[in-house]
Amino acid sequence: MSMITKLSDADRAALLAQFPQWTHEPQRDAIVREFRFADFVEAFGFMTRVALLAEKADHHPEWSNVYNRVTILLTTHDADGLSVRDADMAEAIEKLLPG
Ligand code: H2B
Repeated sequence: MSMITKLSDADRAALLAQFPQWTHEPQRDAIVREFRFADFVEAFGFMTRVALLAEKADHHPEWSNVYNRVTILLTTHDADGLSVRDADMAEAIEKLLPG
């Protein structure tokens, strides 16, 4: 396993300011966001695109899906908390969305 450092407090604050729809979960040192889509096909299509990003980055979300809702939690196991990999993944996920 490759080690990676946790974000500094300043970098964590900057990440949360950049992506206000993601909330910090302090117990895990993770960020979480719920996404809502028109229906299951739209939600699963989004998950497919995130899955391809995750494989490319070798950085994988913890997530769940209920019909048109997808909840994504990002944290870095190798860092035991948030790292730049989560910031990069959140940015890449946001870029998949319209608007
Ligand atoms: N995903 C996440 N979220 N955190 C990790 O530390 C991590 C990962 N490590 N995906 C990667 C895979 C590691 O297990 C492999 C061996 O590269």
